[in-house]
Amino acid sequence: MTYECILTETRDKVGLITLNRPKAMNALNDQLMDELGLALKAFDKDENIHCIILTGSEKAFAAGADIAAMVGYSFMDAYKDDYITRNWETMRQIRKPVIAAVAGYALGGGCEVAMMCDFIIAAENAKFGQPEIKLGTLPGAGGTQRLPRAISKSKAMDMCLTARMMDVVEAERAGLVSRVVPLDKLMEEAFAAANVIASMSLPIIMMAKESVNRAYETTLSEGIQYERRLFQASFGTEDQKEGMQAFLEKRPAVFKNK
Ligand code: CO8
Repeated sequence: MTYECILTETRDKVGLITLNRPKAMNALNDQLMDELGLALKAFDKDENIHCIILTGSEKAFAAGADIAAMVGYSFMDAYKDDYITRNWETMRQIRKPVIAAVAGYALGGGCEVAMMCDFIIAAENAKFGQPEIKLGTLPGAGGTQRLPRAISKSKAMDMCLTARMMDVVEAERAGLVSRVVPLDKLMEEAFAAANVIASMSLPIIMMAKESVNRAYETTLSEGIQYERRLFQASFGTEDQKEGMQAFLEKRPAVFKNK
């Protein structure tokens, strides 16, 4: 598959997707979002891939949805034909882990896409923001919902209402990102994390992701029950036998992904 707005490659069991509209700070237009969805689904289906990394450039992960493309939309364009929103939810269907490796600007839809990923590793120059209010609109791809869950209502309100950007020190302190690294170490760190994940049993990786995500959607007692069922289900896999046996025999586990 050839793409125009993204680049893809695989390294061992890791699939890398790079947003690639350098002249527009990786602004997320319809074509890019279509291509991102296709690439994510292709990696999700590929049995050899255990983990996906999504990144941008050193200047911008993505500076938001494409303002030039949106400026003339009417409510009917946006609502009836679903132009803007129809291809923004594919990430939610992806069952393998997706790590966002963020350098530079992650603004508006860019911040929202980063938050749709399972965790964010940020370079020291990363900046996060929801500046839509300056454009006379508001976040439309989950920013008002995921930010309060990620960093508290107070900080989410601050970002959505004032449009101020958050640097990595604040973003890490607030819990938006899981790791901060020097810019020149960003991809090394993202691949190191992805390779660790990829060395685990694929079905168990998927169960762990599913279970953590459940915490967003349900009550604590239902979530705990959900987790318990998946934990019990893990005992139906060969990889649980192998993992525990390998520990007892003091050797590395060799998972068969079943
Ligand atoms: N859309 C289109 N073009 C963009 C965007 C964007 N979001 N961001 C930057 N560009 C373009 C600029 O127009 C410029 O193009 P040109 O060279 O042709 O003039 C080029 O990228 C370089 O940008 P700048 O010259 O502005 O570079 P600076 O280094 O001076 O500034 C910034 C970088 C701070 C990132 C600045 O470009 C900026 O503020 N960009 C806009 C950020 C923004 O407002 N983002 C929110 C967009 S709205 C949104 O994301 C809604 C999401 C809803 C999703 C809904 C779907 C479900």
